Amino acid sequence: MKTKQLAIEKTTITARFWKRYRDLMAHESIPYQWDMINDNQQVDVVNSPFAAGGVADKSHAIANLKIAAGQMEGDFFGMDFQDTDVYKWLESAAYVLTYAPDENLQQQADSVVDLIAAAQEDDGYLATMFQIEMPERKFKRLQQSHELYSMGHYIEAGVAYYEATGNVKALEIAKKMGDCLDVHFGTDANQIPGIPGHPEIELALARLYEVTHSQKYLDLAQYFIEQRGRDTTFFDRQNEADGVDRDFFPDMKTLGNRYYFADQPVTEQRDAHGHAVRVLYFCVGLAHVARLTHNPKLAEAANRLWHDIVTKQMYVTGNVGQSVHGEAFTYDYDLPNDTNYGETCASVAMVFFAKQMMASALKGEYGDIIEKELFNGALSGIALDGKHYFYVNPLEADPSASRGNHGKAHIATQRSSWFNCACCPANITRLIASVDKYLYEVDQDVILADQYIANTTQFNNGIQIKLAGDYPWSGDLQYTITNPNEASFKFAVRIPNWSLQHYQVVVNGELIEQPLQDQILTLPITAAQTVVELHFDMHPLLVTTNSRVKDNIGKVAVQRGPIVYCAEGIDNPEPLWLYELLPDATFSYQYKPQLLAGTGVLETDDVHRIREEATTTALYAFDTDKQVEQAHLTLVPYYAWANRAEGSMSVWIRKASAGE
Ligand code: FUB
Ligand code: ZN
Repeated sequence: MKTKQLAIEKTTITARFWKRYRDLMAHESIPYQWDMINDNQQVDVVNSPFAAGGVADKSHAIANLKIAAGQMEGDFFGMDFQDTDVYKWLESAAYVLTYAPDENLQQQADSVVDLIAAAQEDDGYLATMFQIEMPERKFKRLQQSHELYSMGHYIEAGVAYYEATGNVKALEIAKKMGDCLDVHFGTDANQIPGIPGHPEIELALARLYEVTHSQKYLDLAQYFIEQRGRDTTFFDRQNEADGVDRDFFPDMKTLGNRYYFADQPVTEQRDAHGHAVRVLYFCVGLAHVARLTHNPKLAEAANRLWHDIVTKQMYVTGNVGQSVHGEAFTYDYDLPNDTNYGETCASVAMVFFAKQMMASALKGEYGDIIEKELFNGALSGIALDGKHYFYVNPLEADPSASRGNHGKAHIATQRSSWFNCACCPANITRLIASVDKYLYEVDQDVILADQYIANTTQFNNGIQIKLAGDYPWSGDLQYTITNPNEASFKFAVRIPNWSLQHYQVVVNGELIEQPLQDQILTLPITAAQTVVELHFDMHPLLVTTNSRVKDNIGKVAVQRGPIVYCAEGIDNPEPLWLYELLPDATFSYQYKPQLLAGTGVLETDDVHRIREEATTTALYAFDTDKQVEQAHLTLVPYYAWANRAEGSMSVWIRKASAGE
C-alpha cells in the first residue's frame, strides 16, 4: 500500500530522564517564572554583581504590558526587550499544556494573551518601552531597540499557543504584528529599508508563514535575511537621525556592523562573528527561509556558517560564544575554558539551527549537535530544581577566580534565581518543554529516529513507534514499529558520532550490516510489526581536541554516551588542575539514584595528583620535578554541576604522557 505524506500526530515522552525535566517545567519552572514576571518572587542573583545577566530586584514584565494596555499606572521598567520574558513564558506554557493539561495554567496563559492583545496597538505594533516612554521613537533606532526581536518572540509564542490550544486570538496578535512589520519594512519609498540589530524576526516570520501559509510573511522573512549586510550605513544613519546620546545601550553604538553580523550580505559571510545569539537566531531563520524558498545560495550560506561554528568554534559541551566582551564569537579555534561565555540562549539557538538544517537534509551531524546541546551545553543552563539558572556556561570555574579576577567575574559558580537581562531562563524552559519536537524528522516517506528519548509516537497512516530504553544511561534501545495498514515507508536511525566505531542494529532479531549514509542507516518497512534494537557503545571515551586549540593541549574530556563529564570540587579535593590522568586510564560507571536527581557517575584510580606545595615554597624553582601521589577522581555530568556546594569545576583534565 502506498503511504500518504507521513506526519506526526502525537508524541508522548516516557524517558525517565526527560520526564523528570518535563514534569519539573510543568510543576516548578512555569509557576515559578509566572511569579517572577508578576513580581511575586524574590530575585536572588548570586555570586558576583558582575556575573552576566546582572542584578535586578524585580521583573515588572507583566506590569509593563498592563501599563501599555492602560490597565495600570506606572513607568516602564527593565530592558527594552523585557516583554520577551512574558512571551517566552507563554510559549513554554503552550508546550507544557500539550503534555500536562492544567486548567489553571491555561487560564493564566489565556489571560496573558488577552493582556497582550490589549497592549497591542491597532496597527499591530507592540513594544511596551516605546509605547510607554517614547512613542515618537518607534522603529527609529533599530540597532539597539529590540522591537523586532520582541515581536519575533511574541510571534513564536502566539503560533505555539495557537497550535497547542487553538486560541485564535493568540495567532491573530501574531498576524497583526507581521502585518505591521510588512507595512513598515521593505524597499518601497515609504518603507524603512532596514534590519533589526538583533535577529529573531526572521525565524518567527518563517514560523508564521508555516502556520498561516500567507506568502507575505515568508517574503518579509526573506527580505530581512537578504537585506542584512547590504546597506552598511543604515544603523549609523538611523542613530544620527534619532539623535546623539540617546542610545538604549551606549556601548552598542560603537560596536560596528561586524558585531551585528551586518558587515556584508550573508551570501558573502565566511564565518560566525559578533554577538553569538544574534548570529545564531539569524542562522535559524536563514536555514528555514532557504528551505522554504528553495534558495541554494541561502542554503549554501547556512551550510558554511554551520560548519564554521561546529567544527571551529564550539566547545565539547556544545556551548558557543567564546567571549564575554559583547557576548560574542571570537575566531576559529579560540576556545578558552575559564573565560568563555557559552550563553544558555546560544545553546538553545544551536538546537533550533540544527533542527532547521536537519529539516533541509537528513544528516547525523545535525542530530549529534541537538543531542550534545540537550544533554550538555543547553541543559547546564538550568538547575535540577528548575528554579535557578546559568546565563554563562564555562568549562572551567573556580569561585576564587570569579571573585578575584575581574576578567572572570562573569563566570558564576552558582546558578541565579533570575537576571535583569532574563533571556536565558525561559529559553531553556521552552526548549525542555518542547523536546518532543526533536525526536523524529519526517521527510517524505522517511521517518528518521533522531533523538533517543524513550517515547510513544503516533503517526498518520496508523503507524505507531514506541521507543524503550534508559538513555542516556544505557545504550540499549528498542523500537517497536506497529504498522497496522502495512504501509510502506522507511525507518532511519542516526548512529551518534561517539558510537560510530562500535554499534549494532538488530532488526527482528537479525543483525543488520549495511553502510551508513551521513551517519544514517535506513530500513525499508512494510510489515505490520517490526522491532529494531540499537546497541551503542557506552564505554567512557577520552576526547581530545584539534591541536590548533591551545587551551586543550595535553588535556582530555571524558564522555560516556552523549554525556560530557566534569570534575567538581565537592567530589575531588581542589585545586582540580593538579589531577593528571594516567595514559591508559579506565573509568568505572555507576548510576546513583540518590545523587543529583539520579545520575551516572564515573570514577577512576588511574590518576595522579601533583602534590600541592606550601605557600612558603618559592614561586619558581630551577629544574625540579613535581611530586605526585596516587589519587582518585570522580566525575559527574556537566549538565549537573553546581547543584551542590559551591566549588570549582573542570571539564578538561590533564593527561600524563606515556612514561610518566
Ligand atoms: O539582546 C537580547 C538578549 O539579551 C540576547 O539575545 C542575549 O545575548 C542578551 O544580550
Ligand atoms: Zn540568554
